[in-house]
Amino acid sequence: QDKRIHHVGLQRKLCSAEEAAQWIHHGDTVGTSGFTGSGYPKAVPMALADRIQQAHDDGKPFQIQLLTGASTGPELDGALAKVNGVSYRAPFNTDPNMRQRINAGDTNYLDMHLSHVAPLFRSGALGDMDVAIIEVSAIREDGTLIASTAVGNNQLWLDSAKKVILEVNDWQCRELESMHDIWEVSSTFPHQIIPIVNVSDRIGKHYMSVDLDKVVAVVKTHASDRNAPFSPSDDNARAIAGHLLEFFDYEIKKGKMPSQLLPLQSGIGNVANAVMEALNEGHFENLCAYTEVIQDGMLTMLEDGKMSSASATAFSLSPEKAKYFNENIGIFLNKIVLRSQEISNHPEVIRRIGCIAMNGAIEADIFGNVNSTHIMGTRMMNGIGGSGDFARNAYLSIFMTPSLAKGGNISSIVPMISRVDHISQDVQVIVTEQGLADLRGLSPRSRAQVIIENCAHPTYRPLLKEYYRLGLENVSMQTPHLLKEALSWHDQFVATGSMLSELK
Ligand code: 0RQ
Repeated sequence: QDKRIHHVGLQRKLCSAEEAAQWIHHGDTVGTSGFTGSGYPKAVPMALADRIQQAHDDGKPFQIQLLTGASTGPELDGALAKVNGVSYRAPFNTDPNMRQRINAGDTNYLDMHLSHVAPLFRSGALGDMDVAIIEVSAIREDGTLIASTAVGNNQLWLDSAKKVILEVNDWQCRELESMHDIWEVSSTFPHQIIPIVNVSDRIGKHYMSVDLDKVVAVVKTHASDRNAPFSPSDDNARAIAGHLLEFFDYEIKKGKMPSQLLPLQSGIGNVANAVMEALNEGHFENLCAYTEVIQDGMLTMLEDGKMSSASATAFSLSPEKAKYFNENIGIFLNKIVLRSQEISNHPEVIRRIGCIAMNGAIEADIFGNVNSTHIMGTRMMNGIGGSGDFARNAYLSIFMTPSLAKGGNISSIVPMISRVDHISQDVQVIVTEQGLADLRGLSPRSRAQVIIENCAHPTYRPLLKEYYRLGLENVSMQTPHLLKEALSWHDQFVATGSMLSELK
């Protein structure tokens, strides 16, 4: 009896990753599990990459269209990108090789809100799904499935795909089962009300289901998630966290927020993780999180009792923390709920429970618009991920960035952003290591003054002040931009490698 595969019929489908990959053909739309580097299939995609390489060596075309939950890892996005095996990719990526394909135009990339993937797929706009490859931690006796470290769009892909390949990964904890909460939005309108009122409310099942006749292959693996290491918080990250905590204290003092704050959503990256670390060291108690990803900092807070419960769709841990989590999962069992990404990021729930959304920005402009996706307006970084789902619907929408990038050659506060992901109406607070700008209730002109004064680096502050002064003098209007100069800082950087030289 296999320890992880308890269904006899599915045991008979056991095969190698190479055999399983034979079910995937050129032109297929493939949906996989995986969200922020966790819970993605690892063996079949690599075998598929070999198959694609072989076809290309033989002069034959072979590319797939790839839909996931969010970002995966080197064995999936990385391996397929290396062989130029993906013609279309959605909805989020952080893999450097895939990023290169996207920016080279080899892969058409649809960067979209993560809560929108399921409804858009149901609408038919993303086509039919040929094959789903889903990592599970176990198959139960009745053929139902236990997800691993990411729930993402798994159930939707299982329901929709014509063929299903399962990767049973025994590196993943078997006990993950009791964290999952699988509840699907109906495919017809009006949708049901999603009955989540508190972060830890469970509304669905512990397991996923699949039509067993569609399962064409089951592959066993023993492989860790991507588990990217975190760099330790630097001074900037700690300063940003400090400003934020001070702001929370002020809001509590005014009686605008309860002392345990409101459910936290925290984006990806080192700054977000530093904020969690600072909250853990601070005086706040009984915190909770309604978010999409659980990073190291949040796990520590759950363990230390600073945070009582967290709802997400996936983990994104460092190797050490992942190992620790696997060995000590008992500590976390009643504290974490993992939901489908349509639910973890659903506007209805985010608005009802009143989240505090904290996301990273690449740049912000003096009027409070935010770019989270494109470098110099053209080169895709990762994607919008779930930041838009939360920013628009949260009680409080916060964006964080160091005020400088690339050794000071870039100001993250610019006259006009080179790409708009979050319009000013969705951006309530901007924080850099310099300070915090509370933009709520402010007109564009007032926003500009606060952002330049509180958030811009002193090197660029006078230049921004001058831009704004000239705008007021020469253009005025509701939003006083100098159209010819609005993007000249970016232009200057692209031409010379610094926003500064000409401006100085
Ligand atoms: O480049 O890697 O070449 O050094 O951008 O910047 O400072 O390491 O910031 O890790 O916090 O990421 C917005 C990308 C910030 C992230 C973003 C360069 C900088 C570096 C990364 P290098 P940092 P972070 C929850 C919510 C969208 C998705 C999201 C993100 C690189 O937060 O992907 O929020 N957000 N999801 O040098 C040019 C600037 C720059 C710049 C930084 N102004 N101009 N380059 N960089 N600022 C999770 C999910 O949705 C799944």
